[in-house]
Amino acid sequence: MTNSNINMRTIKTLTFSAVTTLLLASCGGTADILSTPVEQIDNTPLKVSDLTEIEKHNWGHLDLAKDTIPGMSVDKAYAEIIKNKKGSTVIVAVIDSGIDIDHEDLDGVLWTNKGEKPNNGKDDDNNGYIDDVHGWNFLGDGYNEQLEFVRILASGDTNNPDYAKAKAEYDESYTKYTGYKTNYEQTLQQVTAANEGLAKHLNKKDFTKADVNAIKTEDKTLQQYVSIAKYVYSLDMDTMSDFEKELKNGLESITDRLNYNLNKTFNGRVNGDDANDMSTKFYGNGNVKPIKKTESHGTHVAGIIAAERNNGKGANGVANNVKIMSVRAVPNGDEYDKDVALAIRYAVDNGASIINGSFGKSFSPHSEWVRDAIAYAAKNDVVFVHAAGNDSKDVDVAANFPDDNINGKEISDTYIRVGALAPKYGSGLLAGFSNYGKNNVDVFAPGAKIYSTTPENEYDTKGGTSMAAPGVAGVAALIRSQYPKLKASQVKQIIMESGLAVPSKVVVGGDTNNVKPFKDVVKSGKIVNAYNALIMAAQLSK
Ligand SMILES: [Ca+2]
Ligand SMILES: [Ca+2]
Ligand SMILES: [Ca+2]
Ligand SMILES: [Ca+2]
Repeated sequence: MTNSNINMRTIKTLTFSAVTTLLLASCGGTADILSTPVEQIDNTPLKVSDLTEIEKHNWGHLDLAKDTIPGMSVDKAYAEIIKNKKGSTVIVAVIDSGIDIDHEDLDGVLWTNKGEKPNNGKDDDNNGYIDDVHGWNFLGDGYNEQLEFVRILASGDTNNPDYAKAKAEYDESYTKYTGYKTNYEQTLQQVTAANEGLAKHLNKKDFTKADVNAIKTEDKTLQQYVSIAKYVYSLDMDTMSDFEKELKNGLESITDRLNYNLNKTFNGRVNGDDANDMSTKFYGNGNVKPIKKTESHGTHVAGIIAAERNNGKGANGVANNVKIMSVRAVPNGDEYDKDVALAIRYAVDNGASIINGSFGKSFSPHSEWVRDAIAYAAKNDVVFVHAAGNDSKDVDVAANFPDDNINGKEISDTYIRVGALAPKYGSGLLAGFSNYGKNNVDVFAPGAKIYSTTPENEYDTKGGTSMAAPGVAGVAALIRSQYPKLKASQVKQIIMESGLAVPSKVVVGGDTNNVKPFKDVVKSGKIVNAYNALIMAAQLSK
């Protein structure tokens, strides 16, 4: 699965039993939901105000000291270190759902395979892949897929050591998503009614929080609408319509989950390849674009790394001298180990020096194929950045694939696993959805509410460890552009050691009862900092 949290966030933050109780029980009862633990733990909360509109579009690039926002000091790095120096060009492979290569803010930063003539049906550069001009698409026309534990069940192989675990996971997920579906449908209905009712009462569609707060009424229905709206604003939503949109997206995702991801008889593999046979390597096609506009994940990730900077359009990527290679291997559902392993090898063999992997899953039947590919990347001086996942879990306990170790013994010194930060420094620094792990998460970086490119020249805000990993891939690219002599393992070392140490305790996994010192949930104990990284890179490359 891609590790964007755009749909799942609704589920996590809403704790739907609470919401539906609130909504169904009409007014009142918001005290529990509105109370926040922040004041109880923070000694010195630096930033208590909300992000401004400008900050919302680039908070990941801001500076903790200057802006009191836990960004990566990218702006400061450009202003004080990089200035107009572009450095060497770095190829960054994005193994994801495909990229809109015609996007106005990405079309200038694409990798092009110079040895390959487009659309002639020939493998001009003899790398085995026909017409791979901007990358490769291992999925072919594939889009929806089962989850890996559903595949294990569907195989009917009860001797599979993972079978019982897969069955338990399936039963739990199926019940959960069936429940979500009902809750989302009911909540959407009520939020829509409240939105329409308030718009009618206020006689405007774009009413604000202040408009709602000013309403004084004895009308029971209207009181209920006001209560619903206040709840929605408490979720950090700007408007009721935004929330309605989020619920609709969430409902679509839940329906897909039930119809495809959790459907034991669904077969999404339409590329003609046997995912359990590693002897065939050349399948799929050269179309690296998303199949549907809604398949926006890879485009968003690519923009975080490399969206054209300061061109007066959309977003700014972290790095300024990158060529993005699109390797489409991540469907809406669980990616196949074989596709991932071959995608990594394709990236390495075709010149990438950094790979971003914003995907992951909890079962991996051929994890050794992927681990071998990760070791191959390390051996060939390639950095592999992996998103830690959005299950609010400790990945030292609950496995998340692809990983870089067998029983704690690492097979790569260039693999960096990244957790996601929220925009506010203090106890709420960790995004509630983010996985964590003292041994298996290396660093944290901005991941919640990140603004970037989406297909067809559009832009959107998405959250997830999926958004944190490409920020770090961007920092790695900056380091390799400016200091090309550094090895991939040194780039990892720099990113790990040069970040800002967080001395305070944080809420972990979004659970306010689970508060731990930051250093106990991440290997480096640090949040990534581009400015410091470049200073350390300069020292190390001497
Ligand atoms: Ca080729
Ligand atoms: Ca060709
Ligand atoms: Ca731009
Ligand atoms: Ca590791």
